[in-house]
Amino acid sequence: MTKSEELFARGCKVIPGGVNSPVRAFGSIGGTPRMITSAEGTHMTDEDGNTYIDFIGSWGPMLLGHNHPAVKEAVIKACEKGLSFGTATKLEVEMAELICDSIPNVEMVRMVNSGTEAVMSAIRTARGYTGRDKIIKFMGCYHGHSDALLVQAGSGVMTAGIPDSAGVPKSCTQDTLSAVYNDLASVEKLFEAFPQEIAAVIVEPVAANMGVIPPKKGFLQGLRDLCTKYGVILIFDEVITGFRLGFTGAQGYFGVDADMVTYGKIIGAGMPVGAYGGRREIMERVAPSGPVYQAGTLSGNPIAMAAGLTQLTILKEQPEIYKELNERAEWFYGEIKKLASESEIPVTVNAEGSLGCIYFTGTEVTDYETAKTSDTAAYGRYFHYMLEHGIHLAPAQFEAMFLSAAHTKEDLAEVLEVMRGFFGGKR
Ligand code: HOZ
Repeated sequence: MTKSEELFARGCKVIPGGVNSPVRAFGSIGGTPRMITSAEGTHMTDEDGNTYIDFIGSWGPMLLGHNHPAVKEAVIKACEKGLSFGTATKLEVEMAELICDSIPNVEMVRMVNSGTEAVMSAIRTARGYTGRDKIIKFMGCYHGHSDALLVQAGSGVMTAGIPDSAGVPKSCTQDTLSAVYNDLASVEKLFEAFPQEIAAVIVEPVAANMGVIPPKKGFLQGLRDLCTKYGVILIFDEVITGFRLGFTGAQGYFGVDADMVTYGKIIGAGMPVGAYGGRREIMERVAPSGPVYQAGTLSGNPIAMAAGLTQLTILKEQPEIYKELNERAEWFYGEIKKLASESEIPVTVNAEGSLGCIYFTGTEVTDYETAKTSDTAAYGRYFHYMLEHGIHLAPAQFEAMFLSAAHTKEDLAEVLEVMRGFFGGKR
């Protein structure tokens, strides 16, 4: 028995499924999660001393690679001053200024502790601002695990086949309407049915919790136009795309304006953070300025702020990081597409910026239904082949592959060589 297996067996006795977040459990692909002890740059090491080139990157925030020296130093320095105060700090103000100075349509921002909390609070704010109750989300998009958003959701619930989750009262989801990603007509129909009742449309600008599905040309702008026409708040859930596609996230990358934006872990460079922000008149509805209540003792935690501010400052000051990362990613995913096209295994490769996904289907993947055509058992075989060869991918089909600025062309060439072994049938 390996140390990872031993620890997982112990964990299973005291933690549901042995993990603190479902997709980590290897449930859909079989096998035992590797218990990670440390990570540096692009590599993670497990309890048995195996190292892996990592493409999870803590699900996105490790854009500069693991344990970046400047981020680490900032955290250590902050720790020396105290771990949590539960009071206002300079770091929070600096973080808010950095975001509001840089991100289009974000004039005020509130820190929270996770993407789930950010989305939940943004929805409440949009409802408080508009005085309307209904929201539109897209099938297969995942916006965290708050009750109202667990409706035909992506990520772990899609993998587990429980997109609506037990334990969510009908009353919590009765105002959540579902539309089809990349299908404006499905959104328009809902607007026509409920012209005065919809508070917000929330969308992952690049859907990255049903694999990776880029928006079709005109889809995001179409949402913008519909929201403007019906007086509805357009929320970009940028938990994955924010500060990743580029410093200004999907708004800058696609040139489409949102009314509100939500962020997650990337704001804290991997520390537990989330944030929601938007136009001043909307955000001023949030307590104590306004009547929409939302609070949190650990919100704006000084260690998390120090880590996040350091990473975001580096990214802001060195825009070439994005240029190089996106160029390298384009080359890498392009090479994977070539491999896939030469393979006998039916494969569809989707990518946008540094995000990518390999689906085991011959069908073009543009939405929830087409994503579900992927042969998840084949993904499991592919995952384990890569893991055996020292490459740690997301342990579930419907998650993204995260490239970081630390992945060198040499790392990626090594990965492609291993992939060639799999797709070329040399296994
Ligand atoms: N739902 C997350 C990815 N979309 C996974 C979270 C985790 O397991 O840490």
